[in-house]
Amino acid sequence: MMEENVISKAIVETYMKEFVSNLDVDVAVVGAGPSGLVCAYYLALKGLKVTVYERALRIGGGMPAGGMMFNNIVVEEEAKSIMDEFDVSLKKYDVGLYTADALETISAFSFKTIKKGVKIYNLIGVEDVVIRGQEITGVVLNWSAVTLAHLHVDPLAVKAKAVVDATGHDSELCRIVERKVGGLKVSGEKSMWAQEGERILIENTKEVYPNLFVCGMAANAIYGSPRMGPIFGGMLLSGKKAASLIAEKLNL
Ligand code: 48F
Repeated sequence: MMEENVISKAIVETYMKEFVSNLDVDVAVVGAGPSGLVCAYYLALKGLKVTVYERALRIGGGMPAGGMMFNNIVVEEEAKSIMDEFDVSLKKYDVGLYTADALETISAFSFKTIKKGVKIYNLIGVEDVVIRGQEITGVVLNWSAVTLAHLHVDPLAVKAKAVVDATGHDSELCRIVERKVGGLKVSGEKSMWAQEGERILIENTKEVYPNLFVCGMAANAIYGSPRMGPIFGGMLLSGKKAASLIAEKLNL
């Protein structure tokens, strides 16, 4: 019997059970754009318990729109091995440059990341961090709908050994730390310079506050480095680097 209340119970019960088991994780990644998804995937490969929080309905961040709604993305040779790891088809375009279908890329990233055991929570935003002394020990969550409706609803918190700011151009998490905790300065991203932005992004990918790591465009925004437009190799390499820095810190 396909009773409606049984369907509802199936959804709510399984979601809640998993949600409760994810209130204490190894790594909480904030933002399901390219850098956050790649970071989560490589962390899961190391056997870590990882959750991703994405406030939008759909995941992928800036990917689905490609460049100005032409929904292809460009990836450099240096990041080809990451695209290969996710089985994304690449078309060689020029020396050292490939194109990929943006939607295929998002599908492959999300499919393999979830299959590796990462739970991605869409429609949930991170509005704060949990702090103990000089360390970040978790994230503070709320439903996106609550924030959009400007409702006064107190949030819930998740404990994490490491937190990743993969929130893109606004480096939201780092700005929260700058504003509420101190000890961190966000300069804001600079105008477009693709090659330099891609190069320096890898350098900018680091632990910026005890237990807070930054990857993707958020990393360039902190250090006042250039944006780069719809070229994505740097985002992927940055996500992978953040994962390896975290694994190193957690002694894996
Ligand atoms: O912006 P986004 O794709 O970040 P990224 O991984 O990649 C940047 C590229 O897309 C592109 C680029 C390429 O060169 O410059 O712009 O650095 O994805 C960030 C995701 O984080 C979500 C947001 O909705 C987006 O999907 N996000 C932002 N703030 C929060 C958040 C928050 N406070 N809580 C949850 N999700």
